[in-house]
Amino acid sequence: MNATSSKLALSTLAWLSPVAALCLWASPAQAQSLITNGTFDADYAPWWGNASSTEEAPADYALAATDGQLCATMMAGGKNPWDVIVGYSGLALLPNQHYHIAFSVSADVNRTIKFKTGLGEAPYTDYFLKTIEVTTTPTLVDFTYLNLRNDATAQAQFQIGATAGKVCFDNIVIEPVAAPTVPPHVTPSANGHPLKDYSAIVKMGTAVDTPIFLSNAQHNAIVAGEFSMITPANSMKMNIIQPTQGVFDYTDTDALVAWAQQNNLEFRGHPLVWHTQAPGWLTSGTFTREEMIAIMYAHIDGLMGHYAGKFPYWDVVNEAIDQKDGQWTFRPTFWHERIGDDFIDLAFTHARTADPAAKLVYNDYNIEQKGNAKADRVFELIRDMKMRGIPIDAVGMQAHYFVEPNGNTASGVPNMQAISDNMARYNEIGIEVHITECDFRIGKPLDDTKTQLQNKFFADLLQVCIDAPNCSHFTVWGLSDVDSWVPNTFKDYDFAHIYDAALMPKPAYHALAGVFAKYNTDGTLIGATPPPAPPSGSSGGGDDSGGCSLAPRAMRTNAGLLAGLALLGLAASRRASRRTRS
Ligand code: 9MR
Repeated sequence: MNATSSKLALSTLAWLSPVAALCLWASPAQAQSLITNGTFDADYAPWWGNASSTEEAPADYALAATDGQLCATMMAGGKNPWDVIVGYSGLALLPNQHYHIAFSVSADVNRTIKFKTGLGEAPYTDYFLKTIEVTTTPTLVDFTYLNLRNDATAQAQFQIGATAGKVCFDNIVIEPVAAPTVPPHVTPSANGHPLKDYSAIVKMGTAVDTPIFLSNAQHNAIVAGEFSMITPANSMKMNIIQPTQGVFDYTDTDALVAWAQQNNLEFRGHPLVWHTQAPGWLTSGTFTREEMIAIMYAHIDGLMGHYAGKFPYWDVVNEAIDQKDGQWTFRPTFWHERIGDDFIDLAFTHARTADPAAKLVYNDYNIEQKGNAKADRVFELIRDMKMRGIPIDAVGMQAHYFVEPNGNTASGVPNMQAISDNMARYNEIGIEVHITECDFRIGKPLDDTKTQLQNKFFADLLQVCIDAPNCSHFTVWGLSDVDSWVPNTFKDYDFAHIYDAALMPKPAYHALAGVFAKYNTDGTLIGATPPPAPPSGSSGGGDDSGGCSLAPRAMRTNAGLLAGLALLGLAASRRASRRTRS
């Protein structure tokens, strides 16, 4: 299917989710519906409603079967969507089973609602949560998701609160179905090579969030078809993976890891020690320094032990440096405040013992450009750790950049030379560089100039990484605009990713593919004169990098440098003396 015809197909089926439009599943007739009254011709039982009303945010509702629909009229909607719910109890959900969910929904004014399964027996969990934009015209919501948990008494819930008004549902279907299948991924790159074919040069990765992983087979096919590694966008955050002290819930990450292994995708552990998305028991607890160290070690041991030997990289400490009184120093988080300046040293040292084979990464944003005060501070931190023998292998440069709504690029578009210089100084101290969370958000409205800036950003940064001997990984923070973190965080920005909201490749994808297209998949430049064979007797073995720096992969250097090295007769001996790295 070419781009135009698939776009047409999608717009014709716009009322279906892309997965529903493209997937095949077992005929609903073969499946047993879990909903016994989804039509509302006479009554709405066994559906029920509930309101959580507070003095500050009252919530009140009435349910009725009206014109064959289940309608909730809210006199007051409370503060959050979950303050008024319409629910169905007693779903017997099976683990590792796909469920087909379908319903139509409309409202008297446009609003956002959520649908979820979960909330059965302990643990109290939203198993699967989907956000839905509702308008005055009935919309058919139709998707499948992979249920991971065993629960004989789960609920289905529509969370409809936060605003007064009327919301109506009809034709609700929840039924087990066979796993959806999608046509095999065909890379859209012009030369037929997906991004992952160039892993000898730089490994391409993407973040994967649980909701899209469980419900969008087309997304998963693209990720497996184009990338060589993944990072969980949220499932390993501490509030999800250790919701109660000492109780680890690996369910979501285990499913992602199993799928990654089936598809030959490397996995990055992210993150071990971070101040955001931390569980309430930790943030509100009153723990001594010794107790906090024990909690940190137990978390590291739990996660690295559970996945020992499976993850080549771990983001051990995330985003620990911030500005305070004009100085770049330790961010005043509960980790730092309760343990002290040595919490980073302790975390890395302990992580090395928990999984000695894993490479340990410090990960942060705004640290890409040499000369930037935060980047310089983080470099000092890591150099100091190296000098003191603290085990650290790599720095993760997140690389979240942007163009402002008015087109201003002064603060959002980085200086590529400064990034190159920064990678070079890390190389000198023997630290690998990974681009870990790359995206380029666009201040609304989207236009061609901003799109060009985005394309150039992705292409230039990839080239900088390719040219740096110590830059081995380039991860984008999410595949597409359909489930982006950006609009939730920056309301005036969107369109940050390399696939669009219909899961079609954007020019930014082709910009990345175009950079790789200059190379053969073994890393040699296309059209470059092969370097002369090494003189007999010089079998290599010596490291000519002059210190602890990581030696360059000679064949991926830029054309000018390669020609220069060949002229000097150095390329071959450099290649022969290259250190083998993952
Ligand atoms: O992509 C993540 C988003 O879904 C979460 O809401 C957010 C909460 O902090 O975290 C996002 O991922 C962050 C990553 O883990 C660390 N660096 C910044 C990323 C974007 O906020």
